[in-house]
Amino acid sequence: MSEEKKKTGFFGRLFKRNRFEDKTADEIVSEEARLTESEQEPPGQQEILKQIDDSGLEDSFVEQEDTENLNRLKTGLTKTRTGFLKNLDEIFLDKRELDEQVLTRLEEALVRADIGVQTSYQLLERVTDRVKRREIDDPEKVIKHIKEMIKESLEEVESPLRVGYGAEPFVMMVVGVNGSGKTTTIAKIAARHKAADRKVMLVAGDTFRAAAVEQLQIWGDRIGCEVVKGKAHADPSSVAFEAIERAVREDFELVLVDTAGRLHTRIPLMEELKKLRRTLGKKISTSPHETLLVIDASMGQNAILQARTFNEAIPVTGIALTKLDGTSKGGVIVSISKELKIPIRFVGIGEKMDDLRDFNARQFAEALFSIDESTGSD
Ligand SMILES: Nc1nc2c(ncn2[C@@H]2O[C@H](COP(=O)(O)OP(=O)(O)OP(=O)(O)O)[C@@H](O)[C@H]2O)c(=O)[nH]1
Ligand SMILES: [Mg+2]
Repeated sequence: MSEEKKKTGFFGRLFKRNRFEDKTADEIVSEEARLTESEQEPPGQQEILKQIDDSGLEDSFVEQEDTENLNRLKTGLTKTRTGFLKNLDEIFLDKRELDEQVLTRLEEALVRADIGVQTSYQLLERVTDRVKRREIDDPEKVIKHIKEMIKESLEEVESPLRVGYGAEPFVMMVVGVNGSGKTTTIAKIAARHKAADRKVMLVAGDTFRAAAVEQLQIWGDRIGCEVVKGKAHADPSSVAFEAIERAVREDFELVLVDTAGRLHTRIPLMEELKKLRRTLGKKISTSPHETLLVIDASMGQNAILQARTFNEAIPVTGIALTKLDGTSKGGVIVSISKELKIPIRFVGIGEKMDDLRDFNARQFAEALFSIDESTGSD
């Protein structure tokens, strides 16, 4: 295919113009913040308490069998999985031949699963190549091949977070646009380490909203870990500095720093985060040991733009992709793996404590392509 055709072919027409393409990085993030803001009221105390009650905090983190893990993931990915497999089914219905039309529709199905235009194109190019070389001659093999390629791509970013417990506390800074799931992800990580008897501190770095501090405090109380907070509207960096000093002094093993997803001041969010990151390194030069970006999977392709924006400002060392259970756009994880190459540490498939799972590429690909045995299809 010629370069020109690549740019203006079927998908060029379908996606005439990326609605984010002329925007600056800060605009992408603040636009997303506005969108999320209008959709979602900050949770009140009652709501947070209910979230905690529903979270399964008490009985979480029982080691699960591999098959149970897979089943949970399968359920979590239902929306993405059903949409994706239904599209594939429709393409191959009554089709024995792998002609041009089938391949075009296949590319369309991949894009619709939010795998991304560029990534879908790359995957399809490899399938087409193998069809031409007659290495693949029936639909079943096409699907198997796509699954294999997706698995390989996901494996490249599979790198579970290893929290090193050493002489100094392990510091994790958690960033992301508002509503992406930062605070609840922090709570889930904290509960996991607390269950392993570690000394965990939460730092309320979103000093701009009283509700944000309160939310973290409630989680901290329930999990049983220390919450460090400053006065209302205090400089987040000064709160973080004092927290790290205390963490060193009092032998904390893990420090999780919550941050704002949107600012109510004139300072751009990215500048505030850069400053916070520098401050975390003042007492412990290697800190933060992890900068975890939390992304809401339902953002689809905009998740990629968000990730780039954050990564340009503060090097992101890991990603937690949340809310996969509520969206059909879970295919975005493939785009993330291909385009960003940042380790995916966790995937979120629900609001319960153990719904934050270490990312496992093989299981993810398996779950994405699994068919319900009960019905024979989805
Ligand atoms: N279904 C589902 N909901 C989730 C998941 N992760 C987080 N949530 C929910 O998403 C909502 C927002 O989560 P928060 O943790 O408050 O998000 P945040 O990024 O801290 O938001 P701000 O503090 O406003 O910036 C909460 O109701 C969470 O329970 C997930 O994996 N699945
Ligand atoms: Mg929060």
